[in-house]
Amino acid sequence: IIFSISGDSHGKMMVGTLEKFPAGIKINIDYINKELEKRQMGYGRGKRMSIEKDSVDIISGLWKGVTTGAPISFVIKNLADNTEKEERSIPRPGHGDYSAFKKYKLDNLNIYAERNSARWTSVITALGSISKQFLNHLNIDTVSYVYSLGRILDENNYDFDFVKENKNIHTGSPNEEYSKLFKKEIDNFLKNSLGGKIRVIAKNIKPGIGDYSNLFDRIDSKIGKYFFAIPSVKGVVIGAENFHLPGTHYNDEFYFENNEISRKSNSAGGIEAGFTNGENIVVNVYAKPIPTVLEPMDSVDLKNNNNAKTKYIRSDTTAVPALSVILKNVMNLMLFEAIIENFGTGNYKDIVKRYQEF
Ligand code: EPS
Repeated sequence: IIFSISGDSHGKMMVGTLEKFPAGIKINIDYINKELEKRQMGYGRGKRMSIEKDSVDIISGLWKGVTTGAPISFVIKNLADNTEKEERSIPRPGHGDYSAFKKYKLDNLNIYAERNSARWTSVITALGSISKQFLNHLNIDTVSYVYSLGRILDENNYDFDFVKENKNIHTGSPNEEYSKLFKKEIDNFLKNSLGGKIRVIAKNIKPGIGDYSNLFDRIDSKIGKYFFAIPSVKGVVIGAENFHLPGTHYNDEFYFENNEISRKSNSAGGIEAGFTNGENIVVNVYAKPIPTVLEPMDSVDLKNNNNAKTKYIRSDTTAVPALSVILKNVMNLMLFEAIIENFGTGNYKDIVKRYQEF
């Protein structure tokens, strides 16, 4: 693992560190901050997002704005006030309250929400936005979009450039019509919460990255490790969801034309046998609804084992549009790790040369 994340949701600040980053790259801080802003802007976010104005303060690993090869550390300030909240002993179903209490045995359930909060996804967004600045030198690009929110499902398959040009940052849909439908669905469930599905696509990746020697170096294994680490993610599907087809229709057949080996389809989502295969990497991510809801839910007071209702705590209706920004950056971070493992560390020009010669 080439990164670390710390910071409590309502503490002073969030902290991120990225190791093994190549030397010699001028870091564009505005780009990182724009990604952080997009993560905050999703339709259906709660009041907390009007308090926070996320931006990175890089505290190590740069010399006059250029990376040195040393770990890059940064902080993102929390602006939400940190005044003592009323203690909580009624666990919210779906949240980490109950299980964390069983393990850590500290009475106030607010304590666990500090790490279980999705606040740290601001850090992973910044880590991915730094990683992207190395991927740019390899011409690797990534996009993501929301294709399902609540009961609405957009069955279109959008191509990479269309998503890149048309991205609606409020809903994460590249389609105006679906964007409106998603907003309407969120408006229908303001006292509740909604999950959804996000597609992440990466392009221009050479075939043969990853490995099958060690099973956890497989790119699909890495995708699982990275994408399942994000709160709410309950399913990760690589490639087209057409598993009902027989093999002759599912397999991506080869053909040779214009001095190039190409494929007739991309069911495999760019990955075969744990390696990239040169096609776009396509990952579909399923996210459950946020556990915190305005409607009271049945629970038990852990102080006295009396049946009790949960009390409302400020939250978002949906984090699916935010997840779209987060998961694109998770893809950036995952690809960065895979490439560094395959092509080594050092000055970025040497790494780019090794990659291009491969
Ligand atoms: C979250 C609850 C809300 C969200 C938070 C995640 O925060 P609060 O408890 O302060 O109202 O807004 O997300 C963020 C702070 C963020 O930056 O994404 C939770 O319980 O997970």
